[in-house]
Amino acid sequence: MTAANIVHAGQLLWYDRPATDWMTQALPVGNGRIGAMVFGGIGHERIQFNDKTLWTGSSQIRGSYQNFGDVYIEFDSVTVTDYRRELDIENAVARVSYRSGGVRYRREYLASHPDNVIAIRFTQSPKGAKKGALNFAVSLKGAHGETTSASGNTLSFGGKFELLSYAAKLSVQHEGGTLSIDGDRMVVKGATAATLYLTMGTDYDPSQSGYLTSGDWLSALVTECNERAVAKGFEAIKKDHTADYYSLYGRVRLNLGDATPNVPTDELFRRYTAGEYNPAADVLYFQYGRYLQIACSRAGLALPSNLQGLWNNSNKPPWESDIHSNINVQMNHWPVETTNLAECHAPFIDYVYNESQLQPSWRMMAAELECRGWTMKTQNNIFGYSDWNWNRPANAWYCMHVWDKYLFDPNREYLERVAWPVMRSACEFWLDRLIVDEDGSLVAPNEWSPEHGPWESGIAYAQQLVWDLFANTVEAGQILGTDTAFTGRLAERLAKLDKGLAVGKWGQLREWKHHRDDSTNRHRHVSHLIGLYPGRQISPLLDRKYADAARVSLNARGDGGTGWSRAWKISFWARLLDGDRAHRLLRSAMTLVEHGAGGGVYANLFDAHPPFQIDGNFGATAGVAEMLLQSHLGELHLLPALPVVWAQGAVSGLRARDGFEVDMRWKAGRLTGAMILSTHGKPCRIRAAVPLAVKGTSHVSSPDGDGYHILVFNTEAGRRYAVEVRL
Ligand code: FUC
Repeated sequence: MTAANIVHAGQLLWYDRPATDWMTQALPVGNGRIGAMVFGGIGHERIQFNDKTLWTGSSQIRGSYQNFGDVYIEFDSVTVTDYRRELDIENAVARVSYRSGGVRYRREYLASHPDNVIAIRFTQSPKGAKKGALNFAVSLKGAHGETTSASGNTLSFGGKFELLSYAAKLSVQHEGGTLSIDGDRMVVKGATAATLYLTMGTDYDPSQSGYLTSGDWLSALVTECNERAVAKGFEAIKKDHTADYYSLYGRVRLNLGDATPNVPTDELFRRYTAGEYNPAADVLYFQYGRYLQIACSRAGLALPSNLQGLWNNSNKPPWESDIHSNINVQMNHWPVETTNLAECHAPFIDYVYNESQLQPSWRMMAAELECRGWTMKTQNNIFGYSDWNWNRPANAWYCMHVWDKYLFDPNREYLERVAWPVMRSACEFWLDRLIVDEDGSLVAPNEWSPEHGPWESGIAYAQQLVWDLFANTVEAGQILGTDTAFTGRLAERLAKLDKGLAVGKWGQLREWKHHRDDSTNRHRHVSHLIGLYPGRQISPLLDRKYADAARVSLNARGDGGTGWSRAWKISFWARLLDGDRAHRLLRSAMTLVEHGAGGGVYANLFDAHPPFQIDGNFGATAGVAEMLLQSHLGELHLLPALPVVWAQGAVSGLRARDGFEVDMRWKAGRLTGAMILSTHGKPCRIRAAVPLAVKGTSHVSSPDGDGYHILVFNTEAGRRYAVEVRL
């Protein structure tokens, strides 16, 4: 049976009324490049749409991510019963259904990656119950006052900003009844079914950080894509779409026991927030992050998801909905490797490669500081323009992703062709930039701990990131063995580097080397713990002193903060091996909030910074994965931070570094068995709280004296190993 034939019942967001608010209620669909927000209105339907590349600005002008436009549909049904609006995240289809005048009306909405189209289908049943029950008028409105032209059964518009040109086209296929044009609207009367196909594009070319000279080809391309979709038809598009989507989404399953109560999702989260805990909400939120990831970040387009993924209804979105380098774009990609969505990492990796190796602007910024290599500031548009404060260590943070991609899928060709030049040139920047501090160590001068406090040398954020970059690059150099002089020199510098780890007066991990840390500081950024997560420098398994100091710092900062700040803290506590505290943060990240209120989630489960910012969604999904499996210390740590409330459960398909895929089940808070797939034939070292053995072999674990059991065995690529618990 192919994935397309399976109806994957399970994960759904659903509501008993239409959305009236874009940010908090409408539901997102997306194909990695284009997407839409569906309102599900009864008399007035609105489908707001985006293309991730639709930006004003240029390499000289900041510009901003733009709204593309809306499809409005006026229906004649007004009095309805039995209304339901849902987003099926197992199949990536949004649906609306209701009854009116004895007829059941259904709508389906999807954004197809294989066919690059947003397709919307209206049907009624039973077929012919009331012949010709579908009456509606469609209009297409650009978000920049464009004139829409109608011709035949299509509506289209286009335009041009400073640099980019864009075009959109909507066609309406009706079954039965009539279609006529009324001004700039298309009017369908007496149809039994109808399909809308929406295609769009811009002439952005990420490999050029700019655009391809526009001409008629853009609207021709959008038209061609539209015609291909019409010829293929909705059912075939849906079948391919579901199969394509499920080939990624279906890799990870998480079961935490309780069934989802049969209440709308907003009600589920209202109860959850009020203290009526249900692990099904945790699972839904975890998988929703994976849904959103697939919907806004797919291989093929070298542009990472922005502050809102790709969903944006404004021409002046907060922070321009840009590529923000001091936490946000990184967090957007935190769950991709661990939750088995490596393809969703590709846009960010390709972007870093293009911008650092092919395009001039990041290298020009390094040159401005009289350094080789590349670096950037905090706010970045899609054309390489970078401004606001310097965020020089972001180059190291980006390289952490480039290196992690290799660790999860150790492929020499990638290491040599992509990772090495990117990492090596980032190292060159720091080799030129570092200075010798009073204590003789190498420090980054004049750095900032985002986004507060003084600028000074040797701050933890910069030191830990540069340490991570140098340590990883030395490892990469040793694996490749092709650039031994450089690798040797880097190793020497690494040995002299201030690691950014120091315990301060009140037991905290110091954020500033020279300036005093304030124990009442509740700032949302916790940048001095970057070596705890996503880095690998601080762990109770490595050195309790720094792990304890990190705990003191985290307690002082508190559990509050913006959406992304709460999400980050889930992973911090997971790395400190405190499952209950990590779960407390997950619950805080999942607090249902209204428009304008504090951090948490909205009814549509978009993360509330506030306002909507998608990083918190991804940070939380990454945090859940980190509670179940960790692999940053050269071993697979099974169930490292299981909270009491997840006493029983099962997960499959999580990825670990060195090329492993892990299934686990547990009961009464203890692992009961695991299955490890080795994808690269690397040796496997497992840590768990229970004694283990590899089934059918003589490999058994030994206690490490600290309450853990360590199991070590060699693997062959492509083989699965059943790991049993020996109590
Ligand atoms: C960083 C954060 C803010 C916000 C912005 C987009 O600057 O400090 O909280 O997330 O990015």
